[in-house]
Amino acid sequence: MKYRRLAVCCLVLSLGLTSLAKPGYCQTVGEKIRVIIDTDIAEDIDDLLVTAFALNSQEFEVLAITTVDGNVEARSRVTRQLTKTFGRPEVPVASGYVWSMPLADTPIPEGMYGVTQGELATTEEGLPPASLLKADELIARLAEKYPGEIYLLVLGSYANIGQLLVRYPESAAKLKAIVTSGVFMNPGPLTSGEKTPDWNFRYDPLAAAVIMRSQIPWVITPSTTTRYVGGKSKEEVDRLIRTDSNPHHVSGVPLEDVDRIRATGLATTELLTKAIDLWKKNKPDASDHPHLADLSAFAYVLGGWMTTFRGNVYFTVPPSGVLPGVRLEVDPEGRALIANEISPELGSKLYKLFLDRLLSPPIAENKQ
Ligand SMILES: [Ca+2]
Repeated sequence: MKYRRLAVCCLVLSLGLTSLAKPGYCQTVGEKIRVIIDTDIAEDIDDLLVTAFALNSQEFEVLAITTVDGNVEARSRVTRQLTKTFGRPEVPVASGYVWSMPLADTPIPEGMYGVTQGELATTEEGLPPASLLKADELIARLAEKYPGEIYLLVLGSYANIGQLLVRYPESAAKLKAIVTSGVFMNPGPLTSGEKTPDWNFRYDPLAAAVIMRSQIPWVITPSTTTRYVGGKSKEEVDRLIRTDSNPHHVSGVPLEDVDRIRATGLATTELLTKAIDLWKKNKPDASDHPHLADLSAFAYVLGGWMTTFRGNVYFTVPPSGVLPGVRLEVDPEGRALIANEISPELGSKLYKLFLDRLLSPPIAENKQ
């Protein structure tokens, strides 16, 4: 099918700017942040690590996890292994769309199809049952149940959210906001102009255009938002990003902290260790340390970790095999709220919080 170039016009929406006053503590005490995590978990490593972070953080109420892109069933099994191990088997997990819009949602051929951590759960045996609903229907039902309260955190390609907006527009309008990880991967201050498309956007630019045309508040956290979140110094991160265009290769969990996770001896940390080892074994371009790009969406909803600005984003939806175009226009009245990079100082603090949550016993068990 031939795609047409699509220029997207703007809608003005209001969404409060985040403040830098109190990182991670902007919510009222006792008030949980309701999130649905939409993820291509089990391919890159950050999805699994940041989902674990959310499951083990009192700040979040994870209402559901939905999988997207390619082998969504294998991703679902890995997700349910994760929720079970963290003592949260009741969290609904629903598979989503295999292909990007507007392709028909046919099954994938045999094989793992990009999934690197499928060995964590190769069969259904011992797993909590999957949701009987498809991802977009589950999200729609939850949006109806908690109108105006749910952040949909989109950590993979935008196919599920695009389908949700087309199939269940009235329910989707009840989401508090869509927070997408990705769209751009340009380091440094973001200014108006052509940008380098991120993978999550590349896989489904048509869905991105649908998001842009919706009236749901949209927050964009670019891939490089978390580049200073990790164990490397600012100077080292800056040097690496000059020589390597892949932001996933720049920062994240340093090897000594991978060893700490390995040595902690909990069922949860053993699962995380296995996932990291499988990712390194099965992903040819894995970096030497687990990256944390998708932590950006959680950092946004926690509040206080990053500054934001308003803008409009214009997309081209090219024929298959051609990179889509993406252009940002900074505009105080713009439709999207766009996150700046987390500073090195706050990145270091956020990383400590993240690691502490990963190394802690499951909070679900602590309640018993
Ligand atoms: Ca991801």
